[in-house]
Amino acid sequence: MKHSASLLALTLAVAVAALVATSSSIRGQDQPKPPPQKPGEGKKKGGNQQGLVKPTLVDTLKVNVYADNWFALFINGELVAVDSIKFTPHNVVSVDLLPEYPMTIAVLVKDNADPKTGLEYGSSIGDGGFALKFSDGTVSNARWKAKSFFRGPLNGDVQNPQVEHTPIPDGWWKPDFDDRQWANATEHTEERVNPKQPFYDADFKGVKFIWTSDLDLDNTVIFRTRIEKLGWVKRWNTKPDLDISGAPFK
Ligand SMILES: [Ca+2]
Ligand SMILES: [Ca+2]
Repeated sequence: MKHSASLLALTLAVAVAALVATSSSIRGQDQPKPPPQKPGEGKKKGGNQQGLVKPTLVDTLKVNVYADNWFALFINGELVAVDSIKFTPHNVVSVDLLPEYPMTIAVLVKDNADPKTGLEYGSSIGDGGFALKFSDGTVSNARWKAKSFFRGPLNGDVQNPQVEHTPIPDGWWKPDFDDRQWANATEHTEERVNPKQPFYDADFKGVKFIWTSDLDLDNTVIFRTRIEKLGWVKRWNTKPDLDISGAPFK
């Protein structure tokens, strides 16, 4: 019994080996393995049109943003990132961005301040602070423009807090918005802004903390800058067909 069981096992092993050899030789000779498919390719007609060059993650930049306390970031007129945490803690937001140059960066930043008093936690004057870095080395600094649209409490008066709101101009996020009359941003020291651990965990090497000249009383600030990259050529020749400009209403 023992002998015939071994013989059966051996026969089976030889048969399986022969089958495997046959199937791999069929695959190898008659049906060459197709090249690995990239995600999204080959799903339907038109997915692989001749001459189309699509951007990939290799073309993207990583953006790190530190905002005390909240921001909405627009690149070339489009909203690309919003701080997901309104105030505490001093968080960092990191997103991927597909850059195109010349690039207009426009950011709305808000310190944690009550619109009616300019105060936080009832009776305190909070301070702001903003820093941004792209993985290609682009950083926030005093070359950026800055303008405040909400100031208070005026004169730092916490007993009788008064505030001043300036209407935010339409289209401030657009590339063609005229910011020539705006003052340059003021650079503030790291000690003064006093960022927390998330700032040190991310790459912010070379950044300057910016705000207006008044880190305490200016509470809603818009920054704008334009990045030229001479000689930059777009590697891809496709553009998005979808329209997100009407979100969230359509
Ligand atoms: Ca403040
Ligand atoms: Ca603050």
